Parts: sequence; structure tokens; C-alpha cells
Amino acid sequence: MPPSDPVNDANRVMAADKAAVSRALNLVEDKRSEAHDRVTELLASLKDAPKALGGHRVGLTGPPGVGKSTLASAVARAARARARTVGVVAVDPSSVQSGGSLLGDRVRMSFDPSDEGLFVRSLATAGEVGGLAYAANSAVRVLAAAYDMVMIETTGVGQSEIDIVHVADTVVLVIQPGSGDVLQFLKAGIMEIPDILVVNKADHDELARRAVADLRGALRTAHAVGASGREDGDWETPIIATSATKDTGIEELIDALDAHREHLEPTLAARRRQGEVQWALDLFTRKHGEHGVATLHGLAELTARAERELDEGETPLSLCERLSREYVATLRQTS
Ligand SMILES: Nc1nc2c(ncn2[C@@H]2O[C@H](COP(=O)(O)OP(=O)(O)OP(=O)(O)O)[C@@H](O)[C@H]2O)c(=O)[nH]1
Ligand SMILES: [Mg+2]
Repeated sequence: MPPSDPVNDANRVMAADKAAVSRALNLVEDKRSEAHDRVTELLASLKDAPKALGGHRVGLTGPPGVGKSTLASAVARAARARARTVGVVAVDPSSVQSGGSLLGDRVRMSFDPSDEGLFVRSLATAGEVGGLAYAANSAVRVLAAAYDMVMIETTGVGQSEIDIVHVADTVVLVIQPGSGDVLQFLKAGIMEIPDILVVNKADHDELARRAVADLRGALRTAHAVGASGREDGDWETPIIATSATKDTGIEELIDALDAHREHLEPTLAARRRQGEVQWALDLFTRKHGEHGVATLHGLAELTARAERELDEGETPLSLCERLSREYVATLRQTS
């Protein structure tokens, strides 16, 4: 591992230096504890990056093969045309099985490699939900310090995938015509209602119209059975038909993303803070279990403390580390 220079690394990430951003994401993938420490340091230096405060973090989730990556690529192109810089990361749990980071494998995206305002890559993870959440959260924070718009892609329709994209301000669920199982999940209220719904592969008008109508019906049923999203009810989930390959519906999708970002503005800081508290406590609980939580005076106390210390400038990773040290010290005292 090359020697670390955290301040310089952070400055280069904030300047959207692609090589520096790429190195930072290599660190996020690296399982060694030395790398982990460096990620903690780096994220602390990026915490107040000017880009991060104003930007937009978008999560794309949905069943395999519906066109999430192709869509991300189309949205990125259109956002670049609107003079915004864009970072895209696909978190890929399967890539570990085939041995490490498969650059671009799950991110079948076409993009201009000479464009300094566009960064794309896929991220290999430990293949378990905890590793996925760590990678997703860290990667998004790195990219958010560098680019106006960050997209994070994860495959699947379970609550864990949706939890992962909660690192985003806006959650977009992507399906394709005929994704009946997703409709059933939504209707049954098993699945959280996303902020935006996209029917991709809407290449044929008739099919697309039917799919959108089906989805609208499913959403009505979902609301009737009491399913909810992260919103308090004053946001109506738009349903947008797109063709990522024919480039239709993309401008409409960006407009919907902008509308949601604007809608969030008054509560965005609180929403992001809540995500950070959750992330810190998840990490801690995964490491030390219920015993760790109990030893540090229970979940309510830990949550209040996390809120306070994050306000005082701690980051989720540094907070988790501090809590771990305290827990271990307490164990030593009592043994
Ligand atoms: N006809 C049509 N095909 C599309 C569209 N969008 C994507 N595809 C095709 O669908 C296939 C899968 O696209 P991806 O973008 O890799 O899908 P994904 O959801 O990212 O897939 P995973 O990451 O593997 O879950 C590719 O062959 C794309 O060319 C579309 O709008 N219309
Ligand atoms: Mg993909």
C-alpha cells in the first residue's frame, strides 16, 4: 500500500481528480484494517466538502437486467449536457465470487473516458449485506465530495437492497414491463414505496402504457394497505417510462429527480443525518452485537449519543471506532 497523505488525497478528491477518486474507491474495496483506517480518515477530511452539501445522491435499485446501468449511463449523459458533473458506482456483491473487482463488468455503460466530469465504476464487496452497506456508504461519500450528482446502483428488490440505497437522497426503483413480482411486493406492502418509479425498456408505446397503468394500480393498492416510503406523504411517487437504449423519457426522469431534490431541501440535512446515525449504529452492532449495545447503555442512549457526536463533527466511521474502543475498554475493566 503506498504511503498515505490524507489531506492531499482529500483535496484531490474534492478537485474531482479521477485518479484520486479511483484510489479512494480502491481503499473502500480493500478489506485490510489499514485500508479501513484510511477510509475513516479520508471520509473525515471529506465531511464538509462544498460539493457534498449541495449535491444530489440518487440510488437505483431493481431486479437483475432491467437496465439500471444503461439507464444510469443515459441519465449521466443527459446530466452532463446540463453541465453537471456525475459520479456513478455500481455495488456488486457477485463480483467477489469471480475474484475481486471486475471493472465495468456490471456497469455495462458507454461513456467518454476523456470526460473529466464523469466518473464510472463498479465496486466489489464482501458479498454480504454488511460489506455492501459499508462499501455503498463510503463510496457515495467519496463521490459526493467530487461530483454534483452521484448515482449508486444495486441489484435486487429486497428490503436490504433498498436499505443500501438509503444512503441516497432519492431512491429510484427500476423495473421493466412484465415485472409482476415487483408489483406483487408493492401491492402487499412488503416493499417500501420508492421516491420515483421507472418502467425501463418501454420501447413499445402500448406495452409501456400498460406497464405504467399496472404500476399506478399497484401503488394505489400499496397505499391502501398502508405501505409507506421514506416520505411523510406529501410526495406523490411519479411513474416514468423510459427507454435507456433509445434515450426516451430520460429528460423527464431528470426533471423528476430535480423535483424530488427540491422537495427534500428543507429536510435534507436531517434525512442525511438520520442515515449517518443508522450507519454508525449498524456498523457497531454488526461488530459487537447486542452485548456491545447493552454495554454502552442501550440503543436509545447510543442513538442520542450518535446524534450529538455527529453534530459535533464526528463521522459515522470514526464514531463507530470510538464506540468500539470504549466497548473493548469496558470489557477489560470488568474482566
Ligand atoms: N430494449 C431495451 N433494452 C434495454 C434497455 N435498457 C437496457 N437494455 C438492455 O438490457 C440489458 C441489461 O442492461 P443493464 O443496464 O446491464 O441492466 P442492469 O439492470 O444494470 O443489470 P444488472 O446490473 O446485471 O442487474 C442490456 O442488454 C441492455 O442493452 C431499454 O430501454 N430497452
Ligand atoms: Mg447493472
